[in-house]
Amino acid sequence: MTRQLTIGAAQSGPIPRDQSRADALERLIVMLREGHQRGCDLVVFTECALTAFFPHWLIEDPAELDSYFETAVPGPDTQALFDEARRLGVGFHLGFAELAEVDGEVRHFNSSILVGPDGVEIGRFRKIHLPGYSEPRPDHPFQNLEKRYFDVGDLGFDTWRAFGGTVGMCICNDRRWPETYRVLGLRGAELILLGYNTPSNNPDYPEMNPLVPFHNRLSMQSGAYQNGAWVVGVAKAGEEEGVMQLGQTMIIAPSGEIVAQATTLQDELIVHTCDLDATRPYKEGIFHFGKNRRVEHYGPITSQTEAEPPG
Ligand code: CDT
Repeated sequence: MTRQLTIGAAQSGPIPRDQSRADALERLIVMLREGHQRGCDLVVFTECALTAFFPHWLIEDPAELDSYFETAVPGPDTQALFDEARRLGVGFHLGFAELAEVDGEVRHFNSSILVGPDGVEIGRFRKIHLPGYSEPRPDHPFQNLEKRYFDVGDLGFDTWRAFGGTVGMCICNDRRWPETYRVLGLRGAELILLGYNTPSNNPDYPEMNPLVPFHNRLSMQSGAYQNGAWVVGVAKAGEEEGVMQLGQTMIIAPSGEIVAQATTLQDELIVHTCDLDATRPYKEGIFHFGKNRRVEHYGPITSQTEAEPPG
Protein backbone atom coordinates (compact mmCIF):
# COMPACT_ATOMS: atom_id res chain seq x y z
CA MET A 1 0.00 0.00 0.00
CA THR A 2 1.29 3.46 -0.83
CA ARG A 3 0.71 6.63 1.13
CA GLN A 4 -0.11 9.29 -1.43
CA LEU A 5 -0.29 12.92 -0.37
CA THR A 6 -1.04 15.64 -2.90
CA ILE A 7 0.85 18.77 -1.92
CA GLY A 8 0.63 22.29 -3.32
CA ALA A 9 3.63 24.58 -2.95
CA ALA A 10 2.15 28.09 -3.03
CA GLN A 11 4.83 30.57 -4.04
CA SER A 12 4.14 34.24 -3.21
CA GLY A 13 5.02 37.00 -5.60
CA PRO A 14 6.09 40.35 -4.14
CA ILE A 15 3.96 41.77 -1.33
CA PRO A 16 4.11 45.59 -1.41
CA ARG A 17 4.91 47.23 1.91
CA ASP A 18 1.56 49.01 1.87
CA GLN A 19 -0.54 45.98 0.96
CA SER A 20 -3.14 45.34 3.65
CA ARG A 21 -3.07 42.08 5.61
CA ALA A 22 -6.57 41.37 4.31
CA ASP A 23 -5.40 41.65 0.68
CA ALA A 24 -2.28 39.54 1.36
CA LEU A 25 -4.43 36.89 3.05
CA GLU A 26 -6.90 36.91 0.16
CA ARG A 27 -4.03 36.05 -2.21
CA LEU A 28 -3.25 33.01 -0.04
CA ILE A 29 -6.92 31.99 0.06
CA VAL A 30 -7.06 32.14 -3.76
CA MET A 31 -4.13 29.68 -3.90
CA LEU A 32 -5.72 27.48 -1.20
CA ARG A 33 -8.88 27.26 -3.34
CA GLU A 34 -6.82 26.44 -6.44
CA GLY A 35 -5.09 23.74 -4.38
CA HIS A 36 -8.45 22.29 -3.45
CA GLN A 37 -9.53 22.26 -7.11
CA ARG A 38 -6.29 20.49 -8.06
CA GLY A 39 -6.76 17.80 -5.40
CA CYS A 40 -4.33 19.01 -2.72
CA ASP A 41 -4.44 17.57 0.78
CA LEU A 42 -1.97 20.21 1.97
CA VAL A 43 -0.96 23.66 0.69
CA VAL A 44 2.38 25.10 1.80
CA PHE A 45 2.82 28.88 2.04
CA THR A 46 6.11 30.73 2.43
CA GLU A 47 8.08 32.43 5.24
CA CYS A 48 6.42 35.61 6.62
CA ALA A 49 3.66 35.11 4.05
CA LEU A 50 1.40 37.89 5.33
CA THR A 51 3.66 40.91 4.73
CA ALA A 52 6.61 42.20 2.76
CA PHE A 53 9.84 40.75 4.17
CA PHE A 54 10.49 43.67 6.56
CA PRO A 55 14.03 42.64 7.76
CA HIS A 56 15.12 44.06 4.41
CA TRP A 57 14.87 47.59 5.76
CA LEU A 58 15.47 49.44 9.06
CA ILE A 59 12.42 50.09 11.23
CA GLU A 60 13.32 52.16 14.29
CA ASP A 61 9.87 52.73 15.78
CA PRO A 62 9.06 49.68 17.99
CA ALA A 63 5.33 50.09 17.44
CA GLU A 64 5.77 50.14 13.68
CA LEU A 65 7.99 47.04 13.91
CA ASP A 66 5.44 45.21 16.05
CA SER A 67 2.76 45.97 13.46
CA TYR A 68 4.39 43.33 11.23
CA PHE A 69 3.90 40.65 13.91
CA GLU A 70 0.88 38.48 14.75
CA THR A 71 -0.07 38.32 18.44
CA ALA A 72 -2.29 35.28 17.82
CA VAL A 73 -2.58 32.74 15.01
CA PRO A 74 -5.36 32.09 14.29
CA GLY A 75 -6.30 35.67 14.98
CA PRO A 76 -8.04 38.59 13.28
CA ASP A 77 -5.51 38.69 10.41
CA THR A 78 -5.62 34.95 9.65
CA GLN A 79 -8.99 33.55 10.80
CA ALA A 80 -10.40 33.61 7.25
CA LEU A 81 -7.63 31.26 6.04
CA PHE A 82 -8.34 28.81 8.86
CA ASP A 83 -12.08 28.96 8.13
CA GLU A 84 -11.57 28.35 4.41
CA ALA A 85 -9.16 25.46 5.07
CA ARG A 86 -11.76 23.79 7.29
CA ARG A 87 -14.55 24.43 4.75
CA LEU A 88 -12.48 22.90 1.94
CA GLY A 89 -10.90 20.16 4.07
CA VAL A 90 -7.36 21.17 3.02
CA GLY A 91 -4.47 21.47 5.47
CA PHE A 92 -1.87 24.22 5.22
CA HIS A 93 1.54 25.45 6.37
CA LEU A 94 1.94 29.19 6.96
CA GLY A 95 4.98 31.30 7.82
CA PHE A 96 4.40 34.45 9.87
CA ALA A 97 6.12 36.85 12.27
CA GLU A 98 5.02 35.94 15.79
CA LEU A 99 4.87 38.16 18.86
CA ALA A 100 4.57 35.85 21.86
CA GLU A 101 4.94 35.97 25.61
CA VAL A 102 7.38 33.35 26.92
CA ASP A 103 7.96 33.07 30.68
CA GLY A 104 6.47 36.53 31.14
CA GLU A 105 8.68 38.16 28.47
CA VAL A 106 7.66 39.48 25.08
CA ARG A 107 9.52 37.66 22.31
CA HIS A 108 9.62 38.06 18.56
CA PHE A 109 9.90 34.92 16.45
CA ASN A 110 10.00 34.03 12.76
CA SER A 111 7.48 31.19 12.94
CA SER A 112 5.49 28.67 10.96
CA ILE A 113 2.39 26.68 11.76
CA LEU A 114 1.06 23.37 10.43
CA VAL A 115 -2.73 23.16 10.29
CA GLY A 116 -4.86 20.10 9.60
CA PRO A 117 -7.78 19.81 7.17
CA ASP A 118 -10.08 20.50 10.15
CA GLY A 119 -8.50 23.97 10.53
CA VAL A 120 -6.84 23.02 13.82
CA GLU A 121 -3.15 23.61 14.64
CA ILE A 122 -0.98 20.47 14.52
CA GLY A 123 2.40 22.00 15.27
CA ARG A 124 4.46 25.16 15.40
CA PHE A 125 8.10 25.94 14.63
CA ARG A 126 10.22 29.02 15.41
CA LYS A 127 13.21 29.71 13.15
CA ILE A 128 16.54 28.80 14.73
CA HIS A 129 19.22 29.96 12.26
CA LEU A 130 18.73 33.72 11.95
CA PRO A 131 20.91 35.18 9.17
CA GLY A 132 22.16 38.73 8.76
CA TYR A 133 23.16 41.22 11.44
CA SER A 134 21.82 43.45 14.22
CA GLU A 135 23.26 46.78 13.15
CA PRO A 136 22.17 48.30 9.82
CA ARG A 137 24.72 48.49 7.02
CA PRO A 138 24.06 51.87 5.36
CA ASP A 139 26.29 51.09 2.35
CA HIS A 140 24.13 48.06 1.42
CA PRO A 141 21.30 48.38 -1.13
CA PHE A 142 19.05 46.51 1.32
CA GLN A 143 19.33 45.20 4.86
CA ASN A 144 19.21 41.74 6.43
CA LEU A 145 18.14 42.59 9.99
CA GLU A 146 16.77 39.27 11.19
CA LYS A 147 19.23 39.17 14.10
CA ARG A 148 17.88 42.57 15.20
CA TYR A 149 14.17 41.83 14.85
CA PHE A 150 13.83 38.17 15.86
CA ASP A 151 14.72 35.98 18.82
CA VAL A 152 16.21 32.54 18.17
CA GLY A 153 13.46 29.93 18.09
CA ASP A 154 12.86 28.01 21.33
CA LEU A 155 10.90 24.99 20.10
CA GLY A 156 13.68 22.86 18.57
CA PHE A 157 13.26 20.85 15.37
CA ASP A 158 10.17 18.84 16.19
CA THR A 159 8.14 16.39 14.08
CA TRP A 160 4.45 15.49 14.12
CA ARG A 161 2.41 12.50 13.02
CA ALA A 162 0.16 14.14 10.44
CA PHE A 163 -1.19 13.70 6.89
CA GLY A 164 -0.50 9.96 7.09
CA GLY A 165 3.21 10.40 7.80
CA THR A 166 5.78 12.22 9.93
CA VAL A 167 6.14 15.93 9.18
CA GLY A 168 8.78 18.48 10.22
CA MET A 169 9.30 22.18 9.57
CA CYS A 170 12.17 24.62 9.27
CA ILE A 171 12.42 28.15 7.88
CA CYS A 172 14.62 29.67 5.18
CA ASN A 173 18.20 29.90 6.47
CA ASP A 174 17.62 26.70 8.50
CA ARG A 175 17.53 24.87 5.14
CA ARG A 176 21.22 25.58 4.50
CA TRP A 177 22.33 23.65 7.61
CA PRO A 178 22.71 19.86 7.42
CA GLU A 179 21.93 19.65 11.16
CA THR A 180 18.40 20.84 10.46
CA TYR A 181 17.57 17.94 8.17
CA ARG A 182 19.51 15.42 10.23
CA VAL A 183 17.72 16.26 13.47
CA LEU A 184 14.39 16.15 11.63
CA GLY A 185 15.50 12.89 9.97
CA LEU A 186 16.48 11.39 13.32
CA ARG A 187 13.00 12.34 14.50
CA GLY A 188 11.54 10.38 11.62
CA ALA A 189 10.61 13.19 9.23
CA GLU A 190 9.27 11.91 5.92
CA LEU A 191 8.13 15.34 4.80
CA ILE A 192 9.92 18.62 5.54
CA LEU A 193 8.08 21.88 4.87
CA LEU A 194 9.80 25.26 4.63
CA GLY A 195 9.37 28.77 3.30
CA TYR A 196 12.09 31.21 2.31
CA ASN A 197 12.80 34.84 1.41
CA THR A 198 16.11 34.64 -0.40
CA PRO A 199 17.49 37.68 -2.22
CA SER A 200 19.06 36.97 -5.62
CA ASN A 201 22.02 39.13 -4.58
CA ASN A 202 24.25 38.94 -1.52
CA PRO A 203 25.67 42.43 -0.84
CA ASP A 204 28.31 41.01 1.53
CA TYR A 205 29.66 38.46 -0.93
CA PRO A 206 28.64 39.48 -4.48
CA GLU A 207 30.92 36.78 -5.91
CA MET A 208 28.28 34.31 -4.72
CA ASN A 209 25.46 35.96 -6.70
CA PRO A 210 25.66 33.58 -9.71
CA LEU A 211 25.51 30.64 -7.29
CA VAL A 212 22.39 31.69 -5.36
CA PRO A 213 20.00 29.43 -7.37
CA PHE A 214 22.50 26.54 -7.20
CA HIS A 215 22.97 26.84 -3.43
CA ASN A 216 19.20 26.86 -2.98
CA ARG A 217 18.83 23.60 -4.90
CA LEU A 218 21.96 22.08 -3.37
CA SER A 219 20.82 22.61 0.22
CA MET A 220 17.34 21.21 -0.23
CA GLN A 221 18.24 18.35 -2.59
CA SER A 222 21.03 17.08 -0.35
CA GLY A 223 18.86 17.44 2.77
CA ALA A 224 16.14 15.39 1.11
CA TYR A 225 18.44 12.62 -0.17
CA GLN A 226 20.64 12.28 2.92
CA ASN A 227 17.60 11.83 5.15
CA GLY A 228 15.24 10.05 2.77
CA ALA A 229 12.58 12.74 3.04
CA TRP A 230 10.36 14.79 0.78
CA VAL A 231 11.24 18.51 0.95
CA VAL A 232 8.80 21.24 -0.05
CA GLY A 233 10.57 24.61 -0.37
CA VAL A 234 8.32 27.61 -1.00
CA ALA A 235 9.67 31.01 -1.95
CA LYS A 236 8.80 34.65 -1.95
CA ALA A 237 9.62 35.62 -5.53
CA GLY A 238 10.21 38.69 -7.65
CA GLU A 239 11.11 42.28 -6.89
CA GLU A 240 9.73 43.33 -3.52
CA GLU A 241 10.48 46.82 -2.18
CA GLY A 242 13.59 47.03 -4.34
CA VAL A 243 14.90 43.56 -3.41
CA MET A 244 14.91 40.85 -6.11
CA GLN A 245 13.93 37.56 -4.49
CA LEU A 246 14.96 34.25 -5.94
CA GLY A 247 11.74 32.26 -6.25
CA GLN A 248 12.52 28.73 -7.49
CA THR A 249 9.81 27.12 -5.35
CA MET A 250 10.23 23.36 -5.63
CA ILE A 251 9.18 19.93 -4.44
CA ILE A 252 12.02 17.43 -3.98
CA ALA A 253 11.68 13.66 -3.72
CA PRO A 254 13.62 11.49 -1.21
CA SER A 255 15.86 10.57 -4.15
CA GLY A 256 17.03 14.19 -4.16
CA GLU A 257 15.35 14.80 -7.53
CA ILE A 258 13.28 17.93 -8.16
CA VAL A 259 9.84 16.73 -9.22
CA ALA A 260 8.10 20.11 -9.56
CA GLN A 261 9.40 23.68 -9.81
CA ALA A 262 7.79 27.11 -10.23
CA THR A 263 8.36 28.86 -13.53
CA THR A 264 7.34 32.42 -12.59
CA LEU A 265 8.21 35.08 -10.03
CA GLN A 266 4.55 35.59 -9.09
CA ASP A 267 1.92 33.89 -6.97
CA GLU A 268 2.07 30.39 -8.40
CA LEU A 269 0.89 27.01 -7.15
CA ILE A 270 2.82 23.92 -8.15
CA VAL A 271 1.33 20.54 -7.28
CA HIS A 272 2.75 17.06 -6.92
CA THR A 273 1.40 13.82 -5.50
CA CYS A 274 4.06 12.62 -3.05
CA ASP A 275 4.25 8.95 -2.12
CA LEU A 276 5.45 8.95 1.48
CA ASP A 277 6.55 5.34 1.02
CA ALA A 278 9.12 6.57 -1.51
CA THR A 279 11.13 7.45 1.61
CA ARG A 280 11.59 3.74 2.40
CA PRO A 281 14.41 2.73 0.04
CA TYR A 282 16.51 5.50 1.60
CA LYS A 283 15.44 5.20 5.24
CA GLU A 284 15.64 1.39 5.16
CA GLY A 285 18.66 1.24 2.85
CA ILE A 286 21.74 3.42 2.63
CA PHE A 287 20.50 5.92 5.23
CA HIS A 288 19.21 3.40 7.78
CA PHE A 289 20.50 5.39 10.74
CA GLY A 290 20.37 2.48 13.21
CA LYS A 291 22.36 0.09 11.00
CA ASN A 292 24.69 2.38 9.08
CA ARG A 293 25.28 5.59 11.03
CA ARG A 294 28.46 5.22 13.10
CA VAL A 295 28.41 8.14 15.50
CA GLU A 296 30.60 6.27 18.00
CA HIS A 297 33.46 6.22 15.45
CA TYR A 298 33.37 9.90 14.44
CA GLY A 299 35.90 10.86 17.11
CA PRO A 300 35.45 13.27 19.99
CA ILE A 301 34.25 16.80 19.40
CA THR A 302 36.06 18.79 22.03
CA SER A 303 35.15 22.31 21.00
CA GLN A 304 32.90 24.18 18.64
CA THR A 305 35.30 26.20 16.51
CA GLU A 306 34.40 29.51 14.92
CA ALA A 307 35.79 29.92 11.42
CA GLU A 308 38.14 32.89 11.42
CA PRO A 309 38.06 35.04 8.29
CA PRO A 310 41.42 34.86 6.50
CA GLY A 311 43.90 37.68 6.93
N1 CDT B 1 15.10 34.72 5.18
C1 CDT B 1 16.33 34.15 5.16
O1 CDT B 1 16.70 33.40 6.05
N2 CDT B 1 17.16 34.50 4.14
C2 CDT B 1 18.50 34.08 4.06
C3 CDT B 1 19.32 35.07 3.33
C4 CDT B 1 20.74 34.76 3.48
S1 CDT B 1 21.71 35.78 2.49
C5 CDT B 1 22.92 34.65 2.03
C6 CDT B 1 18.68 32.73 3.36
O2 CDT B 1 19.40 31.88 3.89
O3 CDT B 1 18.14 32.53 2.27
